[in-house]
Amino acid sequence: MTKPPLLIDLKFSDRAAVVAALKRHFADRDVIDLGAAENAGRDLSDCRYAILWQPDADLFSRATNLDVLFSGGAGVDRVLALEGLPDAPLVRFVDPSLTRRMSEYVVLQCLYHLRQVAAYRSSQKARRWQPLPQPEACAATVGIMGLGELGRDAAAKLKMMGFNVVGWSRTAKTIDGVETFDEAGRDAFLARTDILVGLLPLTAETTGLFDLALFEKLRRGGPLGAPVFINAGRGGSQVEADIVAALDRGILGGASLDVFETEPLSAESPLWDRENVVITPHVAADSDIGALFAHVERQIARFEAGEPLEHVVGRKRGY
Ligand code: NDP
Ligand code: OXD
Repeated sequence: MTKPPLLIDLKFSDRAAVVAALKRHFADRDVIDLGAAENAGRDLSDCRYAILWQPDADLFSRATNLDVLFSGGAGVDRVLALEGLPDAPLVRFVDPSLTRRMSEYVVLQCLYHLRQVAAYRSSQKARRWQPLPQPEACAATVGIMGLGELGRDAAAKLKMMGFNVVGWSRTAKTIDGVETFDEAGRDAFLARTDILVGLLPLTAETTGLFDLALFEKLRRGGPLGAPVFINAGRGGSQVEADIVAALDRGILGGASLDVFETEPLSAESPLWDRENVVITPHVAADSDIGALFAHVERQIARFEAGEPLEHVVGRKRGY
């Protein structure tokens, strides 16, 4: 029996990687890859599965019989906002390689601020020999907002580096060696935090969460001089005008931002010019295409065997 076809609409920057990975995956079924010019205008009504990242606006009016949707990334805010989204299960991408690379990013940024790399870069530029105080990681507390797949792995790796780690999530968690706070404990969590790490999904509750009022609640007098903000969750959770104001007023001493309210970040943004702000173009943890396709193959096999899908997004909670 022929297996139901799979639709792919992945607007990833590395198109060649998608084409190469397709040669190694889904050998047992037809794949309609909308990135290939010959598939423009194809009838999509037979497709039962779709892998999506920034799909065409009219996709769901053409693919009208989808049984399962797969997000090309871990975050699903954009998929959930799509016009005409069918009421089919949405599976998000959970993958050890993505998780490990996110933790690399988080550890790198925490160490960057702890070891005052920006100040040393500036001294180097001025050919100035200027030693600075050198606190150890155990003198600083990293507070992670979001204790999901990514937040928990980052917490474990930061602990390994010697940082104190506290964490905050919607529902209470127990994590060895990490003091955790639920929604109601937010202010107590912030009061403990020297380096704030955002690893939250974008939902109605997390939109605009990282604002001046929140930054003002972070611990003062810590080893970094002033608190630092690191965000690799979603830019919609931060208020960039407030980050700039907080930096201007010394409420924040620095920031590392991988995500922005509008991407790409405008060339006019004042954030580009700040000495102690690290800007990366939403690359903290890209999806590995081969791993993504292997994950979708596993989930389709489960679905077709009548087993439950994994990593299904809760539509109501929004992640
Ligand atoms: P998970 O769904 O596994 O974890 C989300 C965490 O956020 C959970 O701990 C959840 O709480 C918590 N959370 C959600 N809403 C709230 C809220 N209102 N208040 C408090 N806590 C809340 O997601 P992942 O860890 O896999 O990924 C997190 C996000 O990282 C993704 O949604 C995506 O936006 C972003 N991302 C960014 C990448 C990049 O390259 N910059 C790459 C990959 C992902 P609870 O545990 O109680 O449910
Ligand atoms: C994701 C991302 O959500 O790359 O996976 O942002």
